[in-house]
Amino acid sequence: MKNKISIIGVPMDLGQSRRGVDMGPSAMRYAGAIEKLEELDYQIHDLGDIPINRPDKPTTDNSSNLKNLAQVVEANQKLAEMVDKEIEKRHFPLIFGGDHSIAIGSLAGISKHYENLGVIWYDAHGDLNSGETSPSGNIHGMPLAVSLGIGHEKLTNILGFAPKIKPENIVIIGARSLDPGERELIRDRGIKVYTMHELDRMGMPKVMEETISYLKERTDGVHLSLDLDGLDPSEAPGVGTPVIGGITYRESHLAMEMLEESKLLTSAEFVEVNPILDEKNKTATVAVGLMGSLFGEKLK
Ligand code: HAR
Ligand code: MN
Ligand code: MN
Ligand code: MN
Repeated sequence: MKNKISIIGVPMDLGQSRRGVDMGPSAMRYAGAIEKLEELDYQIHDLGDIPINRPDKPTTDNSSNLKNLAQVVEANQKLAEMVDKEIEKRHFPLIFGGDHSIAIGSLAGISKHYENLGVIWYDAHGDLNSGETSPSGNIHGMPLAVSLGIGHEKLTNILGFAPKIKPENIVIIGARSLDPGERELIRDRGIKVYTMHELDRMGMPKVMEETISYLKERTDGVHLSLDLDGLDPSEAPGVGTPVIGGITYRESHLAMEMLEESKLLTSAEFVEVNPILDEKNKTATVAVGLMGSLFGEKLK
């Protein structure tokens, strides 16, 4: 029996303030995501895109400073329910963003099924802000905190339970832009982080070996949340918040291959692809290349 992957597109751009990232799911499909996975002999169920209700003008919640809170909650609620159903059918959920605020819904739906869900957060950022610590009010800078149960109750309580994940089950890879409140949270909760400094010193093979054995010991499922801005903007320019000095395509490709070999992953998402800011769909093409490695593409 072929392994089944359910693809869910989330054309969300309300977790930040630059238009275009809502076209991320289309850009990845256009770059051949479905064909690539079919070639790798998976049975693909493309569930299309979740409808997003866009307000006429961006809104800000006056008590919490969060942008477009109601719409972000609504979309994540839908996503969480869909992901939940696909896991019940034993399909592997593969989610296409959209900005990173959609990880709130992914993790809600996934974590319902695991006692100790592990999360690999491949990102230039920590996404560990709350309304209090956020410099922007942008919810895409908050999903990891929300999943820890920190932040606005409407976000933390999606599907009616919190927290979704435990701090010791998280590994952040590629961080190079962390706000003061995020650093404090990392320290207080003991979250494992491989910043670019550690990547430079240790190299990707060692970072992935450690990550895999760390998560293997303590988790019963692992979600990969891959923000394309984790990569260097020279290779992944189509992102809303690029930060120089990032992970290369080759290193990322190897990281995906090592994850594939580990057989640890139970779900994944690729987020923050913004084709408007891109060069000839390069970033979506990089994302699809990484999906290939993640699902077992080999030259021999
Ligand atoms: N840390 C900043 C904030 O909270 C910038 C976050 C940018 N976020 C993403 N996701 N692109 O990683 O606003
Ligand atoms: Mn992110
Ligand atoms: Mn990021
Ligand atoms: Mn290779």
